[in-house]
Amino acid sequence: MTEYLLVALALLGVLIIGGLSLVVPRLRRRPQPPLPRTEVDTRTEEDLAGPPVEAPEAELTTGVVVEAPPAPPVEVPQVEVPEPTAGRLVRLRSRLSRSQNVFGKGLLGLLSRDRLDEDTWEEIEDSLITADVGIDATREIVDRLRERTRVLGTRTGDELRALLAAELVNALDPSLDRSLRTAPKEGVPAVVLVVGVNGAGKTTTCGKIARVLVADGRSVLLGAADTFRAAAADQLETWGGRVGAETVRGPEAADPASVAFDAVKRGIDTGVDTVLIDTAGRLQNKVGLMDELGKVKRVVEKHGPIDETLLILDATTGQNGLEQARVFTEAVNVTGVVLTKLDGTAKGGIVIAVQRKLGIPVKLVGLGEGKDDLAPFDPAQFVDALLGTEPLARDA
Ligand SMILES: Nc1nc2c(ncn2[C@@H]2O[C@H](COP(=O)(O)OP(=O)(O)OP(=O)(O)O)[C@@H](O)[C@H]2O)c(=O)[nH]1
Ligand SMILES: [Mg+2]
Repeated sequence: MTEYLLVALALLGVLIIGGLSLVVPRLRRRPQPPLPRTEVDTRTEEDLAGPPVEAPEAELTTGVVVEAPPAPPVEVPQVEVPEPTAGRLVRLRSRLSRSQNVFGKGLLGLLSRDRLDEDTWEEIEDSLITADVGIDATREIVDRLRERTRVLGTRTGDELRALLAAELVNALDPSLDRSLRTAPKEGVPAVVLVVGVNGAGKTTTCGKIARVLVADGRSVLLGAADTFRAAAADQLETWGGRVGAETVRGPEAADPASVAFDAVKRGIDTGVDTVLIDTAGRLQNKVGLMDELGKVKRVVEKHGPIDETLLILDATTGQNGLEQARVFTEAVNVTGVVLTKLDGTAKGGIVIAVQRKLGIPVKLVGLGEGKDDLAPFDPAQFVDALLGTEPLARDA
């Protein structure tokens, strides 16, 4: 009996030991709950956080490739085809509406009075001076008009209108050469330097000229020598990008002369037709600005002479702008004036004053903020637009 009992006990012992051996390892494998932190806890943050989670490489790459949304289609920049320049001044003539009120309605109204007495001539003079024609030019125009109406005995509205138009065209000196020198010579690109006070419209005009040139089948490179503001180079690059023109720019606050030099070098290397260089125009330190422009000119001319230096003038600044303009003509050899914002002023007569005071032809006029709102300047067409007369009727 005791034997049976012993055997039974032995079996029971074996069973208990076997069972334990199965259960204990499982218990051991259970994750340990983190120990509460105590003041004597010596574990580091890393211990507490556990081992760093490392995503398996294969999974990461395949995950991205498989699950990422399809890549957006590569955008091919759309190169725009700008408007042709021929006839732009005629198309944009309505933009001169404010000036048209002074010249067309005002002056022509005065001239069509029954009696052209002293008072009327004085009013005519005042209108021209108000339109920023300038005192000297106004005197000359009015004196000649008075003389011709007296000699010719002109009285009809049409005749007086024709006489006034002829005098205004004459005051704009139609014999001046207004062509832009933008054609390459013997495979070397033409270099055009653009200068003017800040806000005059330099960058915009560079962009508009680039469009004109591209429309004429030329290749263009832009040089962002306005390193004063980073945004200036971005602005220029945007204009260039639209017509597929490369922009050379330097780091912010780089030496403008070295950027201009690099731009011309790049233009020579890539064989473009024209390099347009935009410059800074801040006026806080006039002497500094003029020194800087003088340096840009000298450094660029190591590659060869600059073909065209355009002074950008804001028509709405009137006679004040003329004083600033003179400073530029002393620093660089200005070969042409671009009068911008003529759409925003009643003082269209500033064109006459600018040419007279500076002795430099107005070559282009800006007539709006639109991409193609820049027109070659033509005295006869301009006067027709000012007076509200039909160019075709006059030419006929
Ligand atoms: N209405 C009108 N606005 C113009 C014309 N030309 C330029 N502008 C505007 O004038 C403002 C200044 O033009 P920008 O080209 O930036 O002038 P900027 O001379 O380069 O100025 P800075 O780089 O600051 O020296 C912009 O808002 C242009 O859109 C124009 O012919 N008519
Ligand atoms: Mg600018």
